[in-house]
Amino acid sequence: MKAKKTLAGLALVGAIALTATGCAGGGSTAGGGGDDVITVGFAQTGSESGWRSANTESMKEAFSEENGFNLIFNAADNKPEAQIAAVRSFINQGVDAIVLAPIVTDGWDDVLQEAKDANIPVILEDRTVSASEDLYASWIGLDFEKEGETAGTWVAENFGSTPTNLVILEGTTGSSAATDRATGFAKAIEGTDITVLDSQTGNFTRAEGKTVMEGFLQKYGSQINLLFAHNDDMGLGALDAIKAAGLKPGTDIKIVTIDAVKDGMTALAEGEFNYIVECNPLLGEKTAEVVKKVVAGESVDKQYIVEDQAFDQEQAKAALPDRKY
Ligand code: GYE
Repeated sequence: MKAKKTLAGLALVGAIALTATGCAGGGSTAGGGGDDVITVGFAQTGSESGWRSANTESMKEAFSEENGFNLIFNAADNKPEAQIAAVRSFINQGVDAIVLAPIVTDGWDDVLQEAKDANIPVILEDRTVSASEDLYASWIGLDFEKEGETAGTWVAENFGSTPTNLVILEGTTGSSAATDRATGFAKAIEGTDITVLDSQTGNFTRAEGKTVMEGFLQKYGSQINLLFAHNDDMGLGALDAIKAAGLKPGTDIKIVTIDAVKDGMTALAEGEFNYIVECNPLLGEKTAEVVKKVVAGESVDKQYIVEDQAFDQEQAKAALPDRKY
């Protein structure tokens, strides 16, 4: 039955190519001798954070052999050139579909065009690209601007009417997650009494979050009242720097982050963080469903946005026991 579906999908390719935008099936039986296993190349960013580990796990679970996939996994260590090379190698291998979690927004036009020319559909997962929408079939991700805005609104409500000094640890420069979170946050704190003392990238990692926070503390010392980190991991790294400076995180310096992974939620429940906006990393199942449809030549939406929630300290205590990641 599945084989029939695949043949139908292949038969549809010509018709779809005339009407649709880069979502013609790549031919899921190519060289497969009649089996309907879908070979998917997944270009992951790297392994920079707890969010990323949970995302990789979710993807590997969904793109399993039992679910009908042959997954070729690549993690690019957050190097955009390496990620482009990985996508190019998937094209050369003739995979049925490519799933891409783009490290940065720009620079994708050429290789996505190459995929399109090779009739291999590309599905974006997590972050977005600036390339033309015609060059990918669908995007499964989160509303990063809204996440930033939710964080900023909480900050504005709680600290906006008294002079407050803020420092920011940004995510990877040029990533949609960092750019859009910054935009949403800035909008929300506009017109308040909050002063941004400094804002620098910590590349979404604990190690760099710690180093950059050390620099902020050396420069501004106890002038800092508030930290906004674009993810939990940088906030967790900053905890070490704050404690080493003899200050109490969550009290002397209030901390707001994004992701809500277990370690972040634990810090929140223990009073060392003050607020976390969730970013759901469990995108595997939805992505696999979309890939199957695209490869079968069925129509899909151009984007699927997964909803996020937010937690204060009490809500974190209540939510922690059932957290999946
Ligand atoms: O917030 C961060 C990760 O792109 C949403 O990347 C993702 C971000 C996530 O490294 O922890």
